[in-house]
Amino acid sequence: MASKLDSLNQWVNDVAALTTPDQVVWCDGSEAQSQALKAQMLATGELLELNQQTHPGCYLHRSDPSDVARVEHLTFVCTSSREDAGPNNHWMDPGQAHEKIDALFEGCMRGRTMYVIPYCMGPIDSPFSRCGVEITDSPYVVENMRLMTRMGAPALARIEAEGSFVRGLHSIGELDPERRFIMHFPEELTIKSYGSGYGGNALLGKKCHALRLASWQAREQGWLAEHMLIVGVQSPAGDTHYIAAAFPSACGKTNLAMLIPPETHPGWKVWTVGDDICWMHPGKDGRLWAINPESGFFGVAPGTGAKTNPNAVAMLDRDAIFTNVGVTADNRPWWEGLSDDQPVKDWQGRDYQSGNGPAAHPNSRFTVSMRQCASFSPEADNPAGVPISAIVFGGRRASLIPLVFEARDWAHGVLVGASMASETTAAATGAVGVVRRDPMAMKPFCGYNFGDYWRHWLRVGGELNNPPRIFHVNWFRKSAEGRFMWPGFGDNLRVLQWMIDRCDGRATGREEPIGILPAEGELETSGLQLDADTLQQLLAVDRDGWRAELATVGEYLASYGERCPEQLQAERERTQSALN
Ligand code: GTP
Ligand code: SPV
Ligand code: MN
Repeated sequence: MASKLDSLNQWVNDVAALTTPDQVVWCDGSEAQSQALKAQMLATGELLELNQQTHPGCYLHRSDPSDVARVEHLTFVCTSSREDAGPNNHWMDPGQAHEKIDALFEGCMRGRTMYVIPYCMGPIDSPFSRCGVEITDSPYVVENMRLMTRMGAPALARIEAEGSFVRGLHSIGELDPERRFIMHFPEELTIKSYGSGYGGNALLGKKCHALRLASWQAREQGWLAEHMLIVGVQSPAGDTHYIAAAFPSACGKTNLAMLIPPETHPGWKVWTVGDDICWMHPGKDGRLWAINPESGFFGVAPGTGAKTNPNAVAMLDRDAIFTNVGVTADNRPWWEGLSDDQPVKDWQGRDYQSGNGPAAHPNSRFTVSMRQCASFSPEADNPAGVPISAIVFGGRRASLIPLVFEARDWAHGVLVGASMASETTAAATGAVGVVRRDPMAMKPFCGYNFGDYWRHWLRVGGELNNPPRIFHVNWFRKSAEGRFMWPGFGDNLRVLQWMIDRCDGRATGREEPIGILPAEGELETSGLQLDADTLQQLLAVDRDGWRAELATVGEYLASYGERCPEQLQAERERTQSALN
């Protein structure tokens, strides 16, 4: 009898014929299989044991030094029409792309084991979840996928019931930067990745599936797949508002998702639903409902410390994988910002010397199940998702952009998201600290033309009777001396509090040409060491600066030609003339 798994089995056989592994292993997600895989990686040195007294179940992985971040210049969206990929993506003709990468895959798993990983993005029983299968020759990828997704037998059962799944083929190849490609075929729901073992390049459920392919599917099906955290903010009165926030890579999503309210805010509580990816669907009630498709965190290590992110530090003392961090003399994981301890080895395993740079790579990461987070929200398992009250956009901007402002309405909010820019970070290879346009924090992740994407956002908003309010934040303003002006981290709750006050009609705000800012006294600053002048600067609107900013936004939107919705330019002109 024909089974709905026939096409999966056929694909697995075809891949095995192409890549010629020594054996094929189906991953069932079991503890026993995971233990065996870890033992094997300890034997080969792919994993190193950390101090099992202080960090039971914790391991260190050291990447090839040339393979420590996403590679945007080698990431392609391969659609039949180049225009559909848009100027925001590198494009290759699908036929040519398959030919190029299949030549690399040929025989590449000889002497290796091929792992077949069925996984589900989102709660197993949610209608919003989507399944995939990743084939890989990296046991490190298997163990990370086990933490990051709902992987194994239940996912396979769902695939068997549905018959459809995203196909992801991955090999670490020779880890040669000259033989490395991350290719997406949205029309075929297929991903092929060769030559990297790192994060977003290799854990195909994450950026490749849950953002690049999912954003494509979301447009066809009327929902949104976004690079956003999801957080529940419970006030002392007991009501909880869910907020989704898009910040570019290494710009504060994980930190905001699990912040601990400052001492001045007793009775406030933050619930973590997700820290990186958010799938949002219009509900029958006219609101947007969000799920986190992931089940773990692949978080930035440097800067994560007891003062900045205590919830993260507490969840990292057991059952976690650390990638490219340093170690202390007693073999505990270490990175800049964690503690005053001294590292003895750096991320490459060399004896630590300050002259060699930081002990932990700036894009070093931890992988851990989200269930280990003290602020984990049980709503992360709710198949219906959570209702979103506010959407927040934000970037790393040393100047001009105020601490917070609110968009006039949905359409203006889409412009605010499309106008985002941020300093580049170590999450991707290339220069760090260069301001670039990063609409909705999706520049590296949108699987199709940004013009079509903004149009889709406008369309979705038009269907919502009760759309989320849209805000923009900037935690990263710097003083003339180069210091951060806003304390950030836990104190960011104060900004979320103002947003909630806006949602509930408690704050009137102050109307400015760029949107609505907190009126005098509306931002709760009690207990902060923040002088009046700094606060004034954080909430000021520099009209000349904004006129120049909006002129460059106009040029940027124009570079999308006719694909860019006219409504966005109209919104921009509205703001521009209000400034004049
Ligand atoms: P990806 O996982 O790459 O998508 O990153 P992310 O957006 O989750 O960023 P994350 O929360 O890991 O933060 C990245 C870096 O920014 C860390 O070094 C943090 O310590 C720092 N950071 C986060 N929030 C703040 C803040 O409010 N103020 C300041 N100054 N730094 C922050
Ligand atoms: C990011 O770069 O936005 C990440 C890490 O979240 S990666 O999985 O490598 O994409
Ligand atoms: Mn991310």
